[in-house]
Parts: sequence; structure tokens; C-alpha cells
Amino acid sequence: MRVLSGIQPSGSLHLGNYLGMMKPMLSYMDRAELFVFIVNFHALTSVAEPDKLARGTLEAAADFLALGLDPNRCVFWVQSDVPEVTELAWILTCITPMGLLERCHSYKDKIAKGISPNHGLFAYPVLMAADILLYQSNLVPVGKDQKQHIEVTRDIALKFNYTYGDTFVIPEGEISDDIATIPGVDGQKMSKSYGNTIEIFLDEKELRKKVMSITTDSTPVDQPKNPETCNLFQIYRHFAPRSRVEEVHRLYIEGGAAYGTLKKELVGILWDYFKDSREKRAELLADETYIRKVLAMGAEKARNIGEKTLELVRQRVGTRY
Ligand code: AQP
Repeated sequence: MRVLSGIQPSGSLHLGNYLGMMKPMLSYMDRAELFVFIVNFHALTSVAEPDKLARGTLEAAADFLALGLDPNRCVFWVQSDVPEVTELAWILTCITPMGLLERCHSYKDKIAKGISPNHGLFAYPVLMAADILLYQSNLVPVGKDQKQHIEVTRDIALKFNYTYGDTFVIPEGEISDDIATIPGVDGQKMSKSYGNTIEIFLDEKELRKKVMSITTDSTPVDQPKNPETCNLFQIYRHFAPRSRVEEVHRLYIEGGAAYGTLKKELVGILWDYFKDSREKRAELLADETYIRKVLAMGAEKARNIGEKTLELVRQRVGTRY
């Protein structure tokens, strides 16, 4: 089974990215043929600063490697290093109904938040479909925000196969109910473009500042609270030891959960949780040679596979004459 997922280098990677995509992907390393990539073409829809994009790409690679991704047990590359994907994206664009893209929530949400729309943002799901289909992926682990984009990919693939004959594997999305959407410090979806993130690799002072700023309600300590709607608990429960999570859950229900104390505890928990990875990441970024070598090797492997699919597509649609 081929499992594929990508991440945008549009800013520092955060706990939502980690829980929604990076951690599930790492868990597939020994169970599947794993394809992990950094989607810098997608990030161009929101980043117009070349240095930020280039630096973000290297740092996202360092993040993944530091968190335990073994480049010898997966294909790990940068999207733009296999430009064939843009050719496929154009071909898919030509069979994608406008209505399919007009319905996409992610586009509509971003516009509603005041992000100025460009064509890339609108066509984002088609490039994502090209990514998934170029590598004939079976399974795509993502956060809930990407669910609709996977459905768009399936619709495009089915239409292509129907129009031109069987060409693409029809992929499935995988969204863990337990993770779904991790809230940011303000309670909206944690998102790089909403400025509400807790990054995975912050220094201790910044980490404390971010965690202490998580929005909570004003229910007194001794009163019962709802853990399911509490932003703090929705982050805390993924990192604290299970027995402690159960105990804190009970305090929420029965009364006695003190937000300030729990926030301080969460700072310590997060700091320790990412300690080894933080050290590894600093080493990797001190000399980028290794990261660049790994990405070049990954791009070559990805390209070999992608080229085969694209050649078949060219024959199917008639651009190979
Ligand atoms: N808050 C989240 N909860 C759960 N999963 C999340 N993901 C992102 N935010 C959350 C998942 O992380 C993967 C990579 O996301 P991405 O960086 O490619 O794009 P995104 O979903 O749009 O993430 P951001 O931070 O919100 O980026 P911007 O603001 O630049 O668009 C995806 O699988 C996503 O589901």
C-alpha cells in the first residue's frame, strides 16, 4: 500500500501539523510504502517572500527528519524538484468542473478571513490531486480540513478514468476522529495563516508565552467545565501521559481543573516531548549538506515513479503525438 501526504513550508510547522499529519505519517514508516513531501508550490499561494519560502522548505525537511523520518525507509522530497506534477495539474485542470472547486470550504474560509484570493488558492485542490495521482497513492492521511480536497481528488480521478480509460488509482483519505482539527490558541483551527499556532520547535520562553495565551473561559476553578470544548484540554490530552489525562478529564467534569496550572504543566510536557527532536534539528540545520543530499535522493526516486504515470497520461490525453 502506498501512503502519501505533503506539508506546506508556508511558516513554521505547528502542533496541528504534527498531530494531524506528521505523527500519523511517521507511524506508517514500517507498515507501508511511504511518500512524504514538502509542498512548496502550494505554499506559493500564500507566501510571496522568496527567502521565507526557501528557508521554510529546508526547515520543514529538518523538522521531519528530526522527528524521526528515515529517508531510507520512505520517499522524501520537495514538490518543485519533480516539476512533472505541474504538467499533470494542467491536464487535470482541463477536466475539473468549476463548480467542484467553487464548493471548497478551505478556499471560502480563507477568503472570509480576509486573505486575498489568487488563482493558485482557487486551483489548490487540483495541484493536490496531481500530487496524489502522479504517485498512484492508495491512502492519504490528513487533518479534517483536507477531507474535502481528498474528495475532489477522487472526483477528478474518477472523471479522468471514465473519460480516458483506467489510469489512476482512486485514493482514500485517512482522518483520525481523535485528531480531526487541533485548535489554535484562539480556538479556531490551528493554522499558519491565522497566526494562532504553537510551533513544534520554539524556545522555552516563546513556548511558555504561546501556551499561556491559549483562550479559556472564565468558569471558576471549582466549577465543572466541558473538556471537549476547551482549547487547552484539546491540546493537553495529546501530549500528557494517559493516566494524567484521565485524571485531568475527571477534574474538568467534577470541578477542580485550574487553567493556569494546567497551562504551566503543558509547557513542561511539550518541552520534554520534543527535547530529543529539538537537539537533532539544531544539528541538522547547523550543516545543511545532509538535508540537501536526502532531498536530492528523494526527488530522484519520486521522479522515476511520477514520470511513468505522466507518460501514460500523455498517451491517454493525446499530448504525446
Ligand atoms: N489544526 C490542525 N489540526 C489537524 N491537522 C492539521 N493540519 C494542519 N492544521 C491542522 C494538517 O497538517 C497537514 C499539513 O498542512 P499544510 O501545512 O499543508 O496546510 P494546512 O492544512 O492549510 O495547514 P495550515 O497550517 O493551516 O497552513 P496554511 O495556513 O498555510 O494554509 C494537513 O494534512 C493538514 O490537514
